[in-house]
Amino acid sequence: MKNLITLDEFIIRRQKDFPFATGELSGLLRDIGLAAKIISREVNKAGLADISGLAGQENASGEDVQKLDILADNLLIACLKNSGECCGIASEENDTFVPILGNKDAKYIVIFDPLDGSSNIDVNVSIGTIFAIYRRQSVAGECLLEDFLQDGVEQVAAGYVLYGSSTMLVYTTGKGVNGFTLDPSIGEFCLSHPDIRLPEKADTYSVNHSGYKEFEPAVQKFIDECIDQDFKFRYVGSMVADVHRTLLKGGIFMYPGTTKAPSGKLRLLYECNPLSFIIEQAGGKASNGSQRILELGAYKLHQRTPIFIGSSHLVDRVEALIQTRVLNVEH
Ligand code: FBP
Repeated sequence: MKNLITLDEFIIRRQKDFPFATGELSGLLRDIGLAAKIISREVNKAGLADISGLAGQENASGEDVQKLDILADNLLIACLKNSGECCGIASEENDTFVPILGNKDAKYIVIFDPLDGSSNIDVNVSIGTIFAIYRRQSVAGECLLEDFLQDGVEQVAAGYVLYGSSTMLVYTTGKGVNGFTLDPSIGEFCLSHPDIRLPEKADTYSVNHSGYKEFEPAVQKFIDECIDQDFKFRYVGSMVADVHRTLLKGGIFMYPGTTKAPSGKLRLLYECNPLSFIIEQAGGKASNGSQRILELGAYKLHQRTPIFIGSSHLVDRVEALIQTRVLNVEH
């Protein structure tokens, strides 16, 4: 039998990588693992329980909220409250940040998308949870907005959970990327994908093609080049699933701006920053077309950004085309 290393065991072992570690971050990662197991159980039986369908409310991004979005949001908040290591959270389903008063002197804040890919929930297509952990900026006491509006480079850990044919948790603390598969029979995430690196080969592109006419010419040219080079086209419509495939198989995932929505659709703090940290740690790149995603200033909780993420040479190519356009316009 393969040498089983559980997530909890792995977290403890890796704590040694950080000489001044106090175990708080490890505790937080373990509690996110617990929430992921419970959400996985609920997602897997959603069709049988009255937890699928709309919740009859909109979130801060003006999107219809699914009942499972709320359930996952509440489960994550409950587990993070228990941990005692988190002084506040921000999530896609909460207009503003939520201080955890019982842990007001805790060192960390967590930002998350409780269930990414909502449009796929009811049709049983892969969905996910995305999370980012930061050290607070404020000294102690109740956390403040400034604790959440930090640049992506300040993330101390980030990851996602993919609820697909199996449930996987993939995370980084800035020392590489590791993937764990949930074995429901023992209720444990077990190390299945150690030290993930994007493969050199990259022949897949992923974008919502129905937006093609609205994309800027430089992006249209890049997509045309992918087609001319016989790249495979793949698009699940759940960012976690599309980025997970890109991480394991190489290629590029894009959610460009359009004439109607120049900032695109995806949210910087709880979608783009955490997944960009993962992809960069695995040897890839993430850009908004001209700037590194992780260096984009955060100025509001639910701000959006265009994103081009995946194999470095493909991200470099789309940046170069956009840059050429910029130069042509200037002259
Ligand atoms: P939420 O479901 O968390 O709101 O996420 C947005 C999202 O579903 C991404 O997962 C996905 O990449 C994108 O929107 C799909 O958008 P579209 O339907 O426009 O292609």
